Amino acid sequence: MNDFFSSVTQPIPFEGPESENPLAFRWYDADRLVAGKPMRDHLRFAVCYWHSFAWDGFDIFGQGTLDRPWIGSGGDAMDAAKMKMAAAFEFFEKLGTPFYCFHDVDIAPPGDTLAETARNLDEMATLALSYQESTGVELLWGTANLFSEKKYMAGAATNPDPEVFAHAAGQICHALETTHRLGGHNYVMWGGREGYETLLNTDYQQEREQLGRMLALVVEHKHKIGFDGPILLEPKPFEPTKHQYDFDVAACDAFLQRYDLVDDVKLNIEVNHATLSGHDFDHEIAAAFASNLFGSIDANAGDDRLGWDVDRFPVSVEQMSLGMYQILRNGGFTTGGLNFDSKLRRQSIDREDLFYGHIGGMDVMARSLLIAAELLADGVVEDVLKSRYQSWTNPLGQGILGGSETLESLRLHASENDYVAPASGQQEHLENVVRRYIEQVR
Ligand code: XUL
Ligand code: CO
Repeated sequence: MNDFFSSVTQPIPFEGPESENPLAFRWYDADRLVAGKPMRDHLRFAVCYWHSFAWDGFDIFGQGTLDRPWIGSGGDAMDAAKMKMAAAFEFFEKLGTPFYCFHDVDIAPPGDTLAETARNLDEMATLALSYQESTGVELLWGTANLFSEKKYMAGAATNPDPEVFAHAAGQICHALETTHRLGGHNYVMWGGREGYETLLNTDYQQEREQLGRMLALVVEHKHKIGFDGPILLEPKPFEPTKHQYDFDVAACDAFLQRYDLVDDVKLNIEVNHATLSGHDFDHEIAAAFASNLFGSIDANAGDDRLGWDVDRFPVSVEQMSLGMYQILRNGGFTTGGLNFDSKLRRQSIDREDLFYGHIGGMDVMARSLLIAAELLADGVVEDVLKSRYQSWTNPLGQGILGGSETLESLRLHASENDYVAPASGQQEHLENVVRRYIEQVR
């Protein structure tokens, strides 16, 4: 159990902001109470299996660089999967994250037949269950990989061939049941190749119907097996396809309403997917809460100059503080959490690098939580916001929102009442306040 990361001999400790120990937290103090709740329960950190344990650093220009002895060793695939799982749980335990996430193929190798693939997943899930019990680490969410295999090149649910749809449905069925068996808190559906390259070979309306149908089947099965957690769509505007259907929160919102799925399906918002869709991270969170669709977060960020999905560990306290502020002011996580769908740069080849990436990401999020919590408790932003909309509580505002006013009655009102000059929006002042909190909060 303690073999792969043997240079880290103890759980990563909290040492405080002055610490210079690279293997200690400076801000993440799991038991520290923030607004009456331990940091651990606010942040609900998860490590992702795929980038950290199922990826060896390959990119489109070159081979793997990372030392992952269970990948491509040429030996027995199940032995490799077991070695990978031992390393993964050793890491989760030493890092001290309460949750992890996986795709079916991350934890179990495909077999020669569907039946063998299913048996492999069941066997690995049994092992995962015993690790969960012995370490206390829980499954934040499970998912099915419906984008890597050749058969999914034209999509899974949105494939022109219903046979592929059937394969995808079968794979989801088993991944959902496995997630349920492992006590998973959510089930995620990122639409990997649910999109298109050109309308010359794509029937948009047909594919949308298929996607709606698949999601309805998943919801039906979730109820049948008694899985309590939400299904989470993960919006992303493009990559790998040129146009992904689940473009952003607003697109998913419209889609879920069209197919009457808002009660069972919520969203997993990824920081850099928000950026790629042309939105700020906090915008996507606010949009999700406004439609009661907020579920969970993939906390990996992008790079200012790169227009693709670089999956870096989060580094911007300002960006994350604004995001955490939206999460806190709307009541925080319920079933969701902060998953690091983050990967190391491919030159970060020391085993400790995996700790450095996660420790840094967790500290950025913990510090952002502290800043957001104090901003909220002091009311410095909220008071300005409240007073800005105050007059909507007056009879005129209530009449407009309540539906008792008409265009004609409002014309009459406007002709009888002078326009009142608005108060300042105070954007610069508010940005200064946020900056002051970033500098001062301890
Ligand atoms: C891809 C992505 C996925 C999902 C899970 O950009 O974010 O890893 O989080 O399938
Ligand atoms: Co993600």
